[in-house]
Amino acid sequence: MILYGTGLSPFVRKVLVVLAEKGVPFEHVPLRFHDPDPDFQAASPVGKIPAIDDDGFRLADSSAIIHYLERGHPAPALLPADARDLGRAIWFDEFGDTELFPVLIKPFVHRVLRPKLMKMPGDEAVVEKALTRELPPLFDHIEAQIDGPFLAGDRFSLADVSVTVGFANLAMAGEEVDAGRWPRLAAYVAATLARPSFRTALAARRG
Ligand SMILES: N[C@@H](CCC(=O)N[C@@H](CS)C(=O)NCC(=O)O)C(=O)O
Repeated sequence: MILYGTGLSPFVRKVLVVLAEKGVPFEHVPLRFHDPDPDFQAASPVGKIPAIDDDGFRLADSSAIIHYLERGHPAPALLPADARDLGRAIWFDEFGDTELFPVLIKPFVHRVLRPKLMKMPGDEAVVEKALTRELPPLFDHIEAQIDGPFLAGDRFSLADVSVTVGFANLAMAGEEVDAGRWPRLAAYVAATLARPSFRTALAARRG
């Protein structure tokens, strides 16, 4: 299987973590989004990363890819069997992708991606607004949901993958969760990022 997308992307990291958890071998092509590579373009109709090519089966979107991997490589299960835990896992996948990611990524975009990789100016005002106004209510929500090591049920699941991946980019931008204000979230993120699968994913090629 080929996985397209730089290891800097939280969405690519979701798939990298799942591949590591399940021990699935793959070839990593760490290109950036909208790369003109025709094989990547064929796998990703809108040019976003990640995308895969599994022996001619092409698929884009981190969640679609993870559901595909879950059926082909069921152990360890990353989608809970219990109905309520499954519902929570799918909610947190959606929450991570569409609510948390767009804000959590702003410090990385304006302190790392734009100034260091794209040679464009970053905007510290955008970072400040994200850190002081936009992220706190999202962190409050997660803090209130944490009552153990995992977000959905009593095992590591897609919920933990999707909520945690972006915190690695926050760290790359020199920021971390304020443990005084969100103690459960800070401990949860640190423990999840320390999992072997996250360490493997964070060592993946970035370009
Ligand atoms: N829903 C997609 C989102 C993927 C996504 O937005 N990836 C970013 C990189 S982190 C991208 O390719 N952005 C390019 C764009 O938005 O045009 C997924 O879960 O894979």
